[in-house]
Amino acid sequence: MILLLLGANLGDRIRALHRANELLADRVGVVAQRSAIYETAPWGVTDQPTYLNQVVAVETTLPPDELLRQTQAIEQALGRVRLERWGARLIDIDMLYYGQLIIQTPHLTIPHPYLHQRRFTLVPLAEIAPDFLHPILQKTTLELLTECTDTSEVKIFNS
Ligand code: PH2
Ligand code: MG
Ligand code: MG
Repeated sequence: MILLLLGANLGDRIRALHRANELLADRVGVVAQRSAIYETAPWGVTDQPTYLNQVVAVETTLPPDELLRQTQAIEQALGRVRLERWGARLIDIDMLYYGQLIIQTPHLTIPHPYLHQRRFTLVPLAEIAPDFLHPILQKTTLELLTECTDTSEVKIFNS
């Protein structure tokens, strides 16, 4: 199971998530599962607009480095410009898990190094992959969520 986190906190956030889903289907593979869209308090750099976040499961034959290239191309197609770390963005597509693979290179770290520290990731992830096992921490999403000390607000977004 390959799990991605989508995020947007600038511009038409809903449209950015919808377009990201369409482009993933075009360029990556079947989007097999989608969580609800959540409105989430900004984490890390807190002085920025509220995010919309969604977790999706994709089925793809692309290897991790090629998947990264495609997700970065989709970010660019949707107008992403890279500014500060953890700063505001039109669209962000992060790889959370690529099955049980563990990858640590300068360009790509899988599992995503902060996923277990972030309610905005764990809550939507728990919706579609509650029992998925973190290959390093050896805990399920539900276990990670129970142990997570992040208290930032995460609520279902009703557009
Ligand atoms: N992404 C970040 C930094 N902070 N906060 C929320 N709520 N959602 C995000 O997707 C997010 C963030 C860096 O990518
Ligand atoms: Mg991110
Ligand atoms: Mg990113």
